[in-house]
Amino acid sequence: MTRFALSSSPDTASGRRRRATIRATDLALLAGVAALVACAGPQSALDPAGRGAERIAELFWWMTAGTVVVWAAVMALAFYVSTRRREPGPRAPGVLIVGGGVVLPVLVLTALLIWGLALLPSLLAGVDAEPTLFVTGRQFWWEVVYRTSDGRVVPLANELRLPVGRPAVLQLDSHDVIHSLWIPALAGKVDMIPGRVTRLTLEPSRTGVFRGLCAEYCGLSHAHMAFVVAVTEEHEFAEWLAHQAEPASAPASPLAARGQELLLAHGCGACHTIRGTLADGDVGPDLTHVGGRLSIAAGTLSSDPRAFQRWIEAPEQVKPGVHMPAFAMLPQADREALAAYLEGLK
Ligand code: HEC
Ligand SMILES: [Cu+2]
Repeated sequence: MTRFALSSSPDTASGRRRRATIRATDLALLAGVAALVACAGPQSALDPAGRGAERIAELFWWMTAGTVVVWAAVMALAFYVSTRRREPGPRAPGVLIVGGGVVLPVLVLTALLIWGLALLPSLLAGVDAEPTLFVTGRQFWWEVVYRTSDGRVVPLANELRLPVGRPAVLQLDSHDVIHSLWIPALAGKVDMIPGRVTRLTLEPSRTGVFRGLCAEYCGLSHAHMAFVVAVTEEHEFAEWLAHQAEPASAPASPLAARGQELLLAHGCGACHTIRGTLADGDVGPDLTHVGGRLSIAAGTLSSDPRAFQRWIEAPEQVKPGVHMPAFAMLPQADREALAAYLEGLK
């Protein structure tokens, strides 16, 4: 409609001006839409998919609305003052300073503070949840352990799966420096402090794949310390957990079998555990089901064979400062075999 009207406007100075202003509003509209679209997605606190994030988003919108009201009031006042003719009376400045500078901020900020503080207990409160999750931050990855009430202990890494619609309590700590676990779409962030256990309750309200990240600068590859959170239906979650508890599957091809031999021969097992094999290290992530993860290297690479090869050849290029040596000295064929084995560990 607007476009149609545009082309019919006469080519006079005022017509040109009109076209220019409409173009500016079009642009503003486009920018607005783009900005709003950017609010959605797997890592957005403004597109909440969990109870904690919903309440935080609510607080955010109220604060935004408050800011807009205060801004509009100040602008209206400025306009009024600059356009009126009469001189202000001697008491006007005092009223303005006490009213606008003391009473108003105290009322607004106290209300927001009370609201914000009242939110906290519900976000951090421990509930009796099953299973219990322990997440340990390490430079630059996440060690994850699920414990179930029937005594199963399931170690994994760099990925969380949660059932939709019920709370899960995460117990957080750190192995080295302070990290912070943040899944913007699900809840607020909580620090992971060496020697101290902090808690975070997650209660996803819809299924989906979300992205979590480290929110406390923790060293060179801090920006590459992310993870995937998959929220699924209860039965899918139970199946997944039961599968994760099993030992690694045997190599399915001669190439993968050679990969397993190489893995054990080159000392990968000193740092990594693959349950059901002789590899039982605990410096790096548990690799028992690494091929079934949605990403590797803490949300940095996909989990296809080429990504595994790239990682084994030059982890330092993917993640500066990484605590895994490069295996570039191995022949290409050996790296392919290793990748085939790892990718098959579904
Ligand atoms: C000195 C200890 C060490 C050795 C030896 C080692 N790694 Fe690692 N590895 C690590 C650490 C630490 C990480 C985590 C890196 C990160 O994401 O910050 C890692 C990450 C990985 C990952 C990604 C896992 C995930 O969950 O994302 C794979 C795959 C891997 N290593 C394979 C290997 C293979 C194959 C070998 C042997 C050829 C090997 N590693 C040898 C320490 C080691
Ligand atoms: Cu970190």
